[in-house]
Amino acid sequence: MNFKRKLLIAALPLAFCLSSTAHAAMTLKIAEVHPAGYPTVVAQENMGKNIEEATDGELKFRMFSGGVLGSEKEVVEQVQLGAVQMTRVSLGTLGPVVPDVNAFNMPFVFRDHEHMRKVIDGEIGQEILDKITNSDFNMVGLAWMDGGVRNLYTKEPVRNLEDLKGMKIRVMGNPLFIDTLNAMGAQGVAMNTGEIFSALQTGVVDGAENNPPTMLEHNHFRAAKNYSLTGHLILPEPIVMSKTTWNKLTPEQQEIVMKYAKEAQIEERKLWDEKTASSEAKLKEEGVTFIEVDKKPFYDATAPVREKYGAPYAELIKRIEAVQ
Ligand code: BDP
Repeated sequence: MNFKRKLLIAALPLAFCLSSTAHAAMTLKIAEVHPAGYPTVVAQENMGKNIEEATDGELKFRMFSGGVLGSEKEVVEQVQLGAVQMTRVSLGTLGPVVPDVNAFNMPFVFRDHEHMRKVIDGEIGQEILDKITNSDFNMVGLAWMDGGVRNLYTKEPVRNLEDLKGMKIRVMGNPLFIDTLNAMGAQGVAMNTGEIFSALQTGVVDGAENNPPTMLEHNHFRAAKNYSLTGHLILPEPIVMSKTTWNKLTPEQQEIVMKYAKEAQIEERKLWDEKTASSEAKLKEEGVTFIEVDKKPFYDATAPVREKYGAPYAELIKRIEAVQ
């Protein structure tokens, strides 16, 4: 047998293997830090069912909610390795990995919730997803979920900057958020989502900051009964797929995944609004005091943070501000 022929025969099983992986059924793990029934979980479960149907069962999904696969930071690492294939993650967690996304993570960069929605629905939103995809971090940015508006919740009421002075406030593990809370006169303390409840209970922190559904569903309201409506962060949350997985899909499968991820973005928004309204009502029922605050001093205090982190994105920030 000549050499060329030998090589061909040797390569045959490999070629067979490669072409068959594209069509063999694949089960994809989706990791979520939120519990079953949470808007992001429900929207992604429905997305999974739609994709499974559209690919005739070639792509199946298994949702691991409630943080069982680890903290968001750990899950992002798993996604980069391809050990977890998909996740929805706060942009806050992604900032230290893909710094380009930090433009959206700055305090008060969006005027309000509506403004953030318009930005992520438009070309800037797609650009940030593309930045995730085109970074070296082995992820594909598919679509956005809504993470609402984040406010402060504390054991002792916070009505102004003076009240907040020196309080230890939990933030996500992103230096931008530590700087934000420090600029407001508090002391930002980074920890994982799953650690917040006991940190509040044991007094390791005096408060945290989040949207109403998270404050409710993660039981934080049991240990912090004052909710100050600072609205300092409005963080969208991308659904990302491991690029290792993405590259194994056929172009048709990629198109289907993209299509239903975008549909999940629309569905989650509706679920989000309902969940926010019901969470606010439930929190009030549970004795949480909602405190209206003058946002201006909080905005002014955080100007140095926007200057520091916004400098590389000055053009982008102008474009964000121009979105009406
Ligand atoms: C929630 C986000 C979640 C974050 C969490 C947190 O949806 O992705 O992990 O906040 O602050 O609002 O840890």
